[in-house]
Amino acid sequence: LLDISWFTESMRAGRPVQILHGHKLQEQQTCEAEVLLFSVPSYACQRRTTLQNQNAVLTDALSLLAENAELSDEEGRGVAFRRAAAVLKSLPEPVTSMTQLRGLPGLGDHSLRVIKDVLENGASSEVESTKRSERYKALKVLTGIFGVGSKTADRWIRDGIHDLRQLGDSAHTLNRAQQAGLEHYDDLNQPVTKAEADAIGEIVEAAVVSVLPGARMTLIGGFRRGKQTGHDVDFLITHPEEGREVGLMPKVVSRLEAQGFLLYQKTTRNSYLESKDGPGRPSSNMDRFERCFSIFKLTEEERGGMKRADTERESDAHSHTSHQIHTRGRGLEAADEDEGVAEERSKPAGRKRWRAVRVDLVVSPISQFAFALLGWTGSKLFERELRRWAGHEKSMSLSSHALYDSKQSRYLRATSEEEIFSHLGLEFIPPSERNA
Ligand code: DCT
Ligand code: MG
Repeated sequence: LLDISWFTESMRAGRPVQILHGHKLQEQQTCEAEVLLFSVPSYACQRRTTLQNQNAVLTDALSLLAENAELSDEEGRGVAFRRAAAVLKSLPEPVTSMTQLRGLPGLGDHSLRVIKDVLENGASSEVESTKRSERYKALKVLTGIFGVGSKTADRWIRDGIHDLRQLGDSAHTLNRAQQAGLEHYDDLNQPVTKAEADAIGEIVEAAVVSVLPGARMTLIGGFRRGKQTGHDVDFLITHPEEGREVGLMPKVVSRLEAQGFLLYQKTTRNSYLESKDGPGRPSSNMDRFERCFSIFKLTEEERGGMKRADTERESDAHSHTSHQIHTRGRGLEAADEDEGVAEERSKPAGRKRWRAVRVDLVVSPISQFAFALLGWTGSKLFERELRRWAGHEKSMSLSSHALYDSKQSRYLRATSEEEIFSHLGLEFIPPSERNA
């Protein structure tokens, strides 16, 4: 590779570039090992990103800084770190030298400094000091409560609240979501397994079909991308006849509630009307479907085939990670009392026979289904990049409801994800390769 600017320019323009594996760069004559150079297009939605991340040490470091920025309401900085991490996730081999990063998109000075630190010293000093900082630790613990975002956590921290005990001792009133979040804190901070997601899927699907025969339900979010664990379970529900889905959510929720499956739920109405406000208008593309945020009660009987995950959790019970963060020097029982679960644990049986799981339900009319499916499969960065590509490269506006072509001043219809990629002039990327 002789001309790095030609290489960079070619990548930006999306032209194919032949990469010479193991080619030795002239300025690296003293370097003993030969370097492998990577070719990466600049938008994550142009890349195939599987779960086989070859650069986890580097991406973990960048993701932690992204998280810290997001928790501090510095969205721009958060996105920059997420983009940098996503580029490294898409590489087929581990990065071993800074030279290999030349010409790669999305790597700003700050991210490069972090990567250099990790490559040279085995860890990033900025990441290590962030992890140790009281503010980061407090933000993590407090936003670990369902219903608590970075703004609320920040307000509490300024009032001197850094952990759950201090929160409990304070005069702060919690809303209904936060009360439920606190009550099920440990469960909700425990990853959900694929087996648990499938077990919940069966229950929810049965409820959906019983209140509306012919309705269909699809697993979305991280599990659709092939992840084995997640922080919640996301489902998309529709009916093949347009309009039949109207009013479905309250019926599904009532049914699940009557069956005793819901520990908490909050339903929001669909407010999307294409004619009134086009897809370019919504301040957020996430909040216009009929949607239900819930905490699901998954009992052992329903969990059936999940004994293994259960055993692992039990053997893990004494390490109790979420408690360790905020109960230094206190006994487990004392900590449990904070969350009101001591009673459950002190029963003769020894442990509770169910766990709480965050479950999100979304209902979409069939005409918007492909857009909803694409928009809710993620990853978050992949979605963000799809929208950026649509806007910047195609003068189109993509949401989870529709695709609007500004040049033609019309909506582009689609009944499959493949069609949407094709409208956008992108090669189809299957869900398992959207893990940017
Ligand atoms: N989503 C998005 N933008 C957001 C939030 C969500 O595009 N700000 C989309 C992409 C993923 C999907 O919604 C579900 O969201 P999460 O459950 O938060 O993401 P996930 O990928 O399923 O992650 P996890 O496996 O941890 O649940
Ligand atoms: Mg999810």
